[in-house]
Amino acid sequence: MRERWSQHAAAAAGGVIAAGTALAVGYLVAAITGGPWPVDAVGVQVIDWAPGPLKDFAVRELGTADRPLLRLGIGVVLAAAAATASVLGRRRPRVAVGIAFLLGLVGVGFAGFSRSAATGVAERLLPAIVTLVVAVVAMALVVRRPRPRAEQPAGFDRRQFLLTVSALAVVGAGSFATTRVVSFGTSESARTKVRIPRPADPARPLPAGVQADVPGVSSFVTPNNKFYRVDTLLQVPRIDPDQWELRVHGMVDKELRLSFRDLLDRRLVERDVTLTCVSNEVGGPYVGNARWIGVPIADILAEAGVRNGADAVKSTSIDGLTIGTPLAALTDGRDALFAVAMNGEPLPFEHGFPVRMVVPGLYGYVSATKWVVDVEVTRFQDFSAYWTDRGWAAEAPIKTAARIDVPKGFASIKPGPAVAAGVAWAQHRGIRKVEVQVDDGPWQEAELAAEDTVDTWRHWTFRWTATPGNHKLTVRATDADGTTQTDQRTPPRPNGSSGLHNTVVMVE
Ligand SMILES: Nc1nc2c(c(=O)[nH]1)N[C@H]1C(S)=C(S)[C@@H](COP(=O)(O)O)O[C@H]1N2
Ligand SMILES: [Mo]
Repeated sequence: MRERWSQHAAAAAGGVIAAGTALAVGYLVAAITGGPWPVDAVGVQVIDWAPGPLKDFAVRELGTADRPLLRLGIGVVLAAAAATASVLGRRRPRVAVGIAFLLGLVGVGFAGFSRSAATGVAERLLPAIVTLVVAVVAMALVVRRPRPRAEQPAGFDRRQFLLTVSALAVVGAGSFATTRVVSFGTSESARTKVRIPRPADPARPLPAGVQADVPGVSSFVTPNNKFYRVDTLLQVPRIDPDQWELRVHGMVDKELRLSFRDLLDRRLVERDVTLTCVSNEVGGPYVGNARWIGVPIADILAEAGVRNGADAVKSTSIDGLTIGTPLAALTDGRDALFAVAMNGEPLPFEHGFPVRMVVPGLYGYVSATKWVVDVEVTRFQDFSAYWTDRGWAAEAPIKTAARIDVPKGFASIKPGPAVAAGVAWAQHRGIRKVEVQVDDGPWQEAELAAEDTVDTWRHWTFRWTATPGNHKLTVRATDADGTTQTDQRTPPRPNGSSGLHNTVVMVE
């Protein structure tokens, strides 16, 4: 009995290794061809199918952690299936191979129709097909019956089994390591090699005093590695800038195709712009401020010649995600950019390398297309974009908002002179005033830090005298148009959260 169980366990492990090997080889092929890894093809489809509230929840609560979690979830299901197949295969090898084939086929199916950066049918399907083939072969090897030998009549040849799974594990680990080292190394160096020319129109140096002098307040410029990230991808695209091309077409006089070099050779401007995600809850973290270098989108559109009647630009990222932006926001003189640099370096892969859009004043999902490859001048009535198909508003200017960074919620502080500080934003309008209310007291004006531009957030500081007990601090901002934030709480969907951020401090 014990013998049987250990053999079952060995068979299960063998099945998992067979599946792992197939996925590792598929991963290598995906890296070489640029096609989707079957796990990610399934994952992206799960994301696209996920009901809105679940997706919102995942974005909000897990941030970017939902990506590894989703991959892990798919991996666990696959491992369980492979283990079961392999255990069954001890008696019926064909069943095990059949299951491996079917699982592989599911991968090929998803690779065929999930959103993906791959354009050609071959590159799109190759990783999944190779995964399928390796899965079938590996499973067949793991469950194969030993050659009958006189000295060992039992149906299990330990030595043969161990050799098989070790060989598979070596192939799998080798493929995985090769992918990480070779492919990631190559794309890494393609990015480091990029030299962003000095912008013809540089940003003015940050004015003194933009940063509130209070420990714990957000850094005025958000470092790239701390910048929030929101997208729907499992695998960050690693585009070779030499292969990248931007197509500008639709309601234009002249269709354009621009290489990365073409873009760098144009007039580059440098601007500070604060990005905000529509999914950001009141007081939430999905806002960041960076210094961008890029080509004004208006310049490119002027070159293409926009026809009368157009009111929108539909941009598409390399993975097929679409974003719709009002044409007016790209041509009304604000600094809407095809950005190539973020805080003094080429865009990080996660933030859209080699080129993304940045449009002051609009939430990211209607403007900030990362890994952008296609721009179509069109009309809102003629298309719908990825997020608008999922219940978000087609047009979404950023709502005025303020956040308390310090004190943190439920911080305990000493009675006496106390300080609160944070950020407020109303991109492209600017912040005129920030006020703080202690408990139900009167609204008192906070001290505003220097303004960088109307497209960036603004720090504020509030000094008060803390008395023992619990106190609630509430903040509200007024934009330069004179409009004060509403205290009516609404959730992020469909066009951004509203309501006032507050925080409770314990004074003792
Ligand atoms: N290709 C692509 N671009 C995208 C998205 C995406 O999912 N895919 N998400 C958008 C959203 S919702 C936001 S808020 C910003 C976030 O940009 P960041 O990740 O650089 O902070 O990118 C936008 N651009
Ligand atoms: Mo967003």
